[in-house]
Amino acid sequence: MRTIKTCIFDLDGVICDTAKYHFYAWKTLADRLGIIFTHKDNERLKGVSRMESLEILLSLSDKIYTTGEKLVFAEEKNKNYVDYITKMGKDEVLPGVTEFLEYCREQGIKTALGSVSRNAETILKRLKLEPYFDAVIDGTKVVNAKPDPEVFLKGAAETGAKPEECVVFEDAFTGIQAAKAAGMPAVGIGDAKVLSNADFVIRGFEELRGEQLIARIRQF
Ligand code: B16
Ligand code: MG
Repeated sequence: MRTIKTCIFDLDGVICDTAKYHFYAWKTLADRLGIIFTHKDNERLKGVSRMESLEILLSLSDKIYTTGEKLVFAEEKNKNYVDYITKMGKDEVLPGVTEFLEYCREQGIKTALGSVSRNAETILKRLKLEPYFDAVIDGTKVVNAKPDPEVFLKGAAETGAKPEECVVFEDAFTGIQAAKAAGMPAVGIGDAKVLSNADFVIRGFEELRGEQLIARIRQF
């Protein structure tokens, strides 16, 4: 039976649906640059850092841009994204998330945020979820984006758990790769076909009660 000391949560796509705001903000930039950018293209940006996301977007164009221009584009996209997230409210926490965080608290299971977003603190504040986390590891604290395990290993260290005593909740294939590289089991949130590398996949936290979810994780 597995011991679970810490639950580590990705932010975008697990706690809230900020992927849509990332899409709107990237799409505005893409339109201005004359690049065709679809929802399918946006899937490739999930869990990827801001500059890596920009590189993926620009690879859809034949034009070559300087480093200076790229920094301006990233800044422009982020300003647009921040306009969306500063309007977010508690109602945007995905179903079942707050209940599961409360369940972890009751059971003495530590909780950590493991996101590569540099806007994670702003989002947690808007969602009023800051008090639910023992540790917040975000893009301002890590050098390497997922699939590197750094963000999750820091979450384990800050909550005093060994990697094998943690479980990661992730909505991105690259995020699950990061969890595996950290030596942690991973629960996929979303589509089982896309998240084929997860230990098991649920559609969302409303699907199971806290004790059912933890009991299932303890078995693998
Ligand atoms: P920012 P996560 C990731 O967050 C997003 O999935 C990804 O799409 C985004 O590019 C990245 O954060 C950086 O975000 O531009 O706000 O620093 O999934 O690790 O919570
Ligand atoms: Mg995510």
